Amino acid sequence: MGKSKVLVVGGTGYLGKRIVMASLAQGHATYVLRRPETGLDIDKAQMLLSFKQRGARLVEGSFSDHRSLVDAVKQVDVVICTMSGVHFRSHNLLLQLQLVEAIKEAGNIKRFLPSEFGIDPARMGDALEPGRVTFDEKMIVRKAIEDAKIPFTYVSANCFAGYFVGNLSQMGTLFPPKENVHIYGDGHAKVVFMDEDDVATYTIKAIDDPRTLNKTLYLRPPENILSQRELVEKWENLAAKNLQKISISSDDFLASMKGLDYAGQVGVGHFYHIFYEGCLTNFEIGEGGEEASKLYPEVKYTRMDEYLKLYL
Ligand code: NDP
Ligand code: GO6
Repeated sequence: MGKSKVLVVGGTGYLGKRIVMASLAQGHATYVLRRPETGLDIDKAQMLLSFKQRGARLVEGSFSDHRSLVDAVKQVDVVICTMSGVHFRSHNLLLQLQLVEAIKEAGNIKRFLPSEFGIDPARMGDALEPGRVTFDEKMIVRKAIEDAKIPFTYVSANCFAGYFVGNLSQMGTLFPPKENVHIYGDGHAKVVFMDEDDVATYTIKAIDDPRTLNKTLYLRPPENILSQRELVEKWENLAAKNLQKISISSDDFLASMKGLDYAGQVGVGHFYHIFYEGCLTNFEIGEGGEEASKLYPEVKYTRMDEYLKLYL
């Protein structure tokens, strides 16, 4: 069996561009959906052209033209959707359902990976408002996929390092704090941190793998399972300095939702489940799941002390 042809929907986004690059690097014929222009987005245009230069094929298609989506999907074997999560919320649900409809009609897709890449939504039935919208919508997309009998892999990618590591998991910033660091509760809940390029590498590894068919792929490489305190300690060792730790009670943390914009409120809910409840690691991966670093031991995933060096 040859390598599958891959279509990336959302290919110019934060994760999508890494998925495109990983697909090319692993030798897949790679197609990237090019949506109609809505203005002079020169960075998006240049990125699409750089993909083309590296061998990707740009496929024109629009969510307002069902036929164009079906035609795009018909050219490939695998579809990976990396459409935005919280930034344009219920819109994302409708668009992903349209994509599922197109895949169903095309009838040729051997694997579909919807835009998940975070906390496993199937475990978040009791999540807090308003953050739970993320999980509820991902579950609606799952149901549509499974009802249509489309072969799938769900990727639970845990915490992207760009949002959770460089800032020592401080909300509202992307670089490390200089003096004080807020510690969530006792700071001992185990979290999983992932370099985004590794998320993409594991994702592409999974698409032709029968072991991940109709399963959830959890990215949980052992050396990247760390508590917030362990993460902070790695930074303190690298930077050769100590930060003052300020512990935040769960009540105070939840109260901080007031006054934040919608995305901030969603974020507080997510951080709460991750850092106070330990939702990324408080379960064993059972039937219906596989762990990526076990399936693909050849991948040399980035450790977080290595990752943090960039911030020195
Ligand atoms: P981005 O916000 O970077 O957006 C990705 C793509 O969404 C864009 O490039 C664009 O596609 C598409 N898009 C945006 N608006 C529209 C629209 N109105 N109509 C059609 N397409 C649109 O997404 P991320 O890479 O941040 O998120 C991808 C996935 O990863 C999400 O499911 C998110 O929940 C998850 N995530 C997980 C994180 C973690 O820590 N685990 C962190 C961040 C995200 P195009 O390229 O075609 O223009
Ligand atoms: C990332 C964020 C960082 C929010 C997930 C607010 C879905 C997931 C780990 O878009 O809301 O400061 O699982 O002030 O399943 C955002 C979201 C993180 C980034 C979480 C995410 C993670 C989405 C912030 C902030 C750094």
